[in-house]
Amino acid sequence: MLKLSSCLTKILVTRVKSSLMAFLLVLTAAHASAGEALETKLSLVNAWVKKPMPGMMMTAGFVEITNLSDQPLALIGVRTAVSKVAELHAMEMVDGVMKMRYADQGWQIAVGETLALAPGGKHAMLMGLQEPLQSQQQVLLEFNFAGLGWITVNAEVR
Ligand SMILES: [Cu+2]
Repeated sequence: MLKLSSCLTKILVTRVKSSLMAFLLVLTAAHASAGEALETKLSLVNAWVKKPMPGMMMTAGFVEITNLSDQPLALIGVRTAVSKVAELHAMEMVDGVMKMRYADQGWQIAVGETLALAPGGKHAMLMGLQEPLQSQQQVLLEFNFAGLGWITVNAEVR
């Protein structure tokens, strides 16, 4: 009988712990979607969007992301209100020709490492622009990190 009740207590404690964990996870997610106070885990700097060529309905966005946390992070998606579609793309040489490839797995960022999205390399492909983008216009880009959620950055059109 004593054994049973201590076992029950254990289960209850476990339950409380796991619901507390769930609560903390929800808090973290809400935090991430607000796009703030994650400075301790991540830094996103130098975000910008290339001014589209006249008549082009697509362009690319760039940013430098540093993993300040103590565990590996994964960038798994991008979105923005200015284009119908946004995808993570990488460039690769295929038969001597530079081609874009959809990075469906996203990219890992090791502890302390910086992932640079830059012209000629990895980028956020914005396709089906909803409006012509003007120089110096501010565009919101949102990046999705596994386990953290969406983080918003201001990107200037250049
Ligand atoms: Cu692309």
